Amino acid sequence: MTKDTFYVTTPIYYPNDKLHIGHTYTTTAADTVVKFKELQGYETELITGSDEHGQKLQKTAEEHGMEPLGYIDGIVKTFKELWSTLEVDYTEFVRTTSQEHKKDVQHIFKKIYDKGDIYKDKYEGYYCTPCETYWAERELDEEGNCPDCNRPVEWVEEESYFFKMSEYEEQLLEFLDDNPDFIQPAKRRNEMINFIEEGLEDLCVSRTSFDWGIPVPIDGDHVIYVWFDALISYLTGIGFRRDEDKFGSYWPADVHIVGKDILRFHTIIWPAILMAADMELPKQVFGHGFLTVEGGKMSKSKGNVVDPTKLVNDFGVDAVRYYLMREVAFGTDGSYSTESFIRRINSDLANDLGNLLNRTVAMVEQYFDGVIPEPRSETEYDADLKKTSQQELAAMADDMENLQFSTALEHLWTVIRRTNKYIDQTTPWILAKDEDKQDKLGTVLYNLLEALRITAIALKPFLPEAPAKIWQQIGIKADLDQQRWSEVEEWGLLEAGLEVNPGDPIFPRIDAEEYFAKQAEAEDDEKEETEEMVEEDKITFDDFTKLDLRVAEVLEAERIEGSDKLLKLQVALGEERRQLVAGIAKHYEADELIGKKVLMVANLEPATIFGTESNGMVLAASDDEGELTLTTVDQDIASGSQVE
Ligand code: ME8
Repeated sequence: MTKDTFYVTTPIYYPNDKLHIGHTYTTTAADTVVKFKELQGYETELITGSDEHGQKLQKTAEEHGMEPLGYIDGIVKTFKELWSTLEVDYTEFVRTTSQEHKKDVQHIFKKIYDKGDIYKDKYEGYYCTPCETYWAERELDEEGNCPDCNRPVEWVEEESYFFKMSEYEEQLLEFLDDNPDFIQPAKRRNEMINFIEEGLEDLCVSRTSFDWGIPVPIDGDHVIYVWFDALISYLTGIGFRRDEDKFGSYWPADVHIVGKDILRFHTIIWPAILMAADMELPKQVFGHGFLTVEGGKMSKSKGNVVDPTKLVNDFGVDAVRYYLMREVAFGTDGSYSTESFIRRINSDLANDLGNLLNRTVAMVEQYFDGVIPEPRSETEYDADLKKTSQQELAAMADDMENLQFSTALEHLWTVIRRTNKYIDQTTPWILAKDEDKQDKLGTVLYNLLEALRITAIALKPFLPEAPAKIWQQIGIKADLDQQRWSEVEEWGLLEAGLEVNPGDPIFPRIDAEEYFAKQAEAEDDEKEETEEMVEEDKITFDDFTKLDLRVAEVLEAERIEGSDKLLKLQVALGEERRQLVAGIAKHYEADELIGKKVLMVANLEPATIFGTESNGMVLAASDDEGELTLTTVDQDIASGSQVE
């Protein structure tokens, strides 16, 4: 018998910086779908990872004076910490530098090459390094920049291998025609179809101007284009070529969840690669919208990057995940603001849900000594509560099928609000005063708890913490993790006779004014601290004497291959010879350095920079404009002389 499985992927992220709330959006959505499918009884896989090759990463690592892998390891650690903070339960984290992945990529490359769909030629055209994308001149924006990120592109001329993507044009159009739901949301489908109809060019799938990538299996001078490499992580993550059973039960993927900016890679390039490799295509690709901050793109230079870890620290993981899935319709762009965040959490989580739980449990405690009563005698409002609940939850499941998280939650909140209204309609505090109405009162409280039982289960895919707290306060003994969607669909499963456990409010109201005042205060404190640190940033004479500063004479200098910034120098310190790496290639030609006497720190710990050992550091002065000049001596003096 085949298992009911569901396989979801998130993009694998570039480890060149910390992840912001926009990245968190994709992964939270993917984790929510997977948890919902688990609730429905599916066996699931969720993969994420890091996209570790390419020119951009090589450059970034170099700018940090580090080897690519050493640099990437540090960032990957922060990715994993973030997913754990957000309680994202991925089943596999694929690193594209892993041996398995490299072999998978080479295998697919070779397979397509052997078939005759990869050939060698010369690439002449534009390349956007930040986006790792090739562009034709006609595709550039008005200023001649990258049409996606609007940053300058580079003119590239290099020998490359090409994938015959143009030959898959018809097959792709046919596939899209036969699978109208493949690209979601539907409005993006036409964009992709138009793109193909304009004519596909063959895709450059190897690079020679740098070496940080997976070697082309048939030609060691080339590394594989980073997107060809990255997409294959979706296969590596489920045991491609290593675990046939697993791979067989999860491939083709049920859905690749990606941002709209990388839809073309997933709905044109990826299907064409799979077609060429004679493999099945994924069932769906969903391109969600972008999160902006107050309407503008998040960027370091604007200083408006929203840090998801800070948000979780300030407001809790439930609040962050709820906001992300509720505030913006999945598929459209949305704007983040802390004001809207606080408003949403206060109204939905603190007021509607938190208060419902508090009031209900307190009434059971007050009127029935904390014991859940039997529902004995109906009130006129019960049927409507049940009906609303069942209808709305069915609609919620339909929305989840289409990844419409926001409206799915809206349906659940219709149940929660209907339940609050049920309290106002049945007025338990009045029933409580009448001896003859105790059965009715019991029914009302039972139904309130029942609505909360159902809510706790339905919320599990969205909120990692609150459902267990609700469960605990209602006093249900059964394991929440064992509950399935069928237990949401059925009304009346709550066991009477159990004891409730009143507890603290699960979502205390956030005082926006107080929050912003505290933030401002913290910012002021931080500023003061930095100012103090700057003042205290003086060193003692002893500290200074620890530095071994010397005059060094440059004997040899050469560029380090693959780097446009670094020079390898051989210097003399008197009799002693040293090798150093200096980041000055943009300011000095190697030849003009020979014979120069420069100042250097001679007792710096040795380091390997770009594969080259460096024993010391030359000193240079640089200004805000990026100009740089080496520090030399005013008059000739023997190399090796101490600088005091
Ligand atoms: O593209 N709002 O990686 P990446 C919403 N390595 N989503 C956003 C966003 C925002 N403000 N900013 C970024 C890559 N994203 C490739 C993927 S997959 C085989 C290779 C989303 O780190 C973006 O749309 O640049 C993308 O889906 C994801 O973050 C990763 O971006």
